[in-house]
Amino acid sequence: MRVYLDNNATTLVDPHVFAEMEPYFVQKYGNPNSLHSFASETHPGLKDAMEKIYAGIHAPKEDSVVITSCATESNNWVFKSIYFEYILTGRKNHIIVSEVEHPSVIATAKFIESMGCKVTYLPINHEGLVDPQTVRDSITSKTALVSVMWANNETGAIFPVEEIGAICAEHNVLFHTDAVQAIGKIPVDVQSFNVDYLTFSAHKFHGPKGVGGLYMKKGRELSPLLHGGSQMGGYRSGTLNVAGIVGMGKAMEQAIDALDFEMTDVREMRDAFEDELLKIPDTFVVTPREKRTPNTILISFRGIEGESMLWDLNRAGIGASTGSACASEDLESNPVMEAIGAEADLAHTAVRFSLSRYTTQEELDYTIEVVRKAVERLRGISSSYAYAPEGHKSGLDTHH
Ligand code: 7TS
Repeated sequence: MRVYLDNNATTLVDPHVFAEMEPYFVQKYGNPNSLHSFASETHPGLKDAMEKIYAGIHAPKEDSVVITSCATESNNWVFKSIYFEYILTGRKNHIIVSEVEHPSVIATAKFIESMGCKVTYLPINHEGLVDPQTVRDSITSKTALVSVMWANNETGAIFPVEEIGAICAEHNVLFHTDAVQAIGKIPVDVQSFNVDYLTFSAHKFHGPKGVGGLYMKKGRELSPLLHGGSQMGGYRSGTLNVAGIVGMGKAMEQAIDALDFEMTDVREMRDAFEDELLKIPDTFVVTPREKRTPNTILISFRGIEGESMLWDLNRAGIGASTGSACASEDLESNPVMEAIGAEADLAHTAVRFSLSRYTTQEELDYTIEVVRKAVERLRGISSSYAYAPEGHKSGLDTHH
């Protein structure tokens, strides 16, 4: 059996999405900006896709949604443009991010920090959440931007973007949120709270890889990251990824249709699976499940290196993760576990299981069996587990 439980890294392309994309490779292959029928026959599909994307995040017509190549590009764009517009010009000198943002935010923040911008990295609390008060306390008259993700990719923790958005509005500071892990898992409505910029990526909600977007509220324009032609109103040059955009539109529509299923059925399956995992002694989950996206579990098995667990799972045909795939080549401890202050030995033990609407009960039953056997085998050969004192506590709560 092969089981895919790494849906926070990427998802399978929904077959309906694939079917909508297919004509745009061999048949309707024109460049939408050309002046002939090969171009114009791409226009209805593009228009329809953009409408679905606007509807999916409830963006009003007057606001902009700019298509990019991925969330990494959208995040880079926001930070680098803010740097050029506000920091380099001396109008402001400071930005605020949470310390558990995706590397595409953290690395970009570090880059502009190296160019002279002050950066505050907000801590997370013992539940893996950002406290809005820390945002309030960090804002100065020189703060240009606050960027806090909507849902964390490692733990699934849902951050209080409404409160943070309100604090930013109160202080006249721009607010960006990386909503990559929120779309299709929880309701995302850009009109329901104060947000200036919002990042998303199609491949996290059963769309194709290599296409994403940035929502921008009217009046919050950014200077382009890629200069060139006049595509996307000049905000983002480069020939449009027609099939990708059509695919993202369809994927957004499907994700919204499936949202109830995700929030009830997927959540129930996840909870039951987590209950079974937590029956294994000395296992820990950081963020309470009601404060998480419905599909995610980050769980620690004391005494077991996350990588060793992945090895056993992979041999049994199960794909999971120790954290972000982007960082998984350097055997470092999980950054979120470090941020909550987990003991060093636990920070290395985190394994992430992320479900999707395609995950089946049979797959989860099989995974439980494999995990149980792996825990037995790996703890049997683990020196640290054997020597752990009886009843030794981690300081982390278990959430049954
Ligand atoms: N932002 C968040 C919150 C993410 O989870 C990811 C990918 C990205 C940005 C980057 O998206 P892309 O469109 O540029 O690919 N996160 C992960 C992950 O958790 N494991 O592998 C990739």
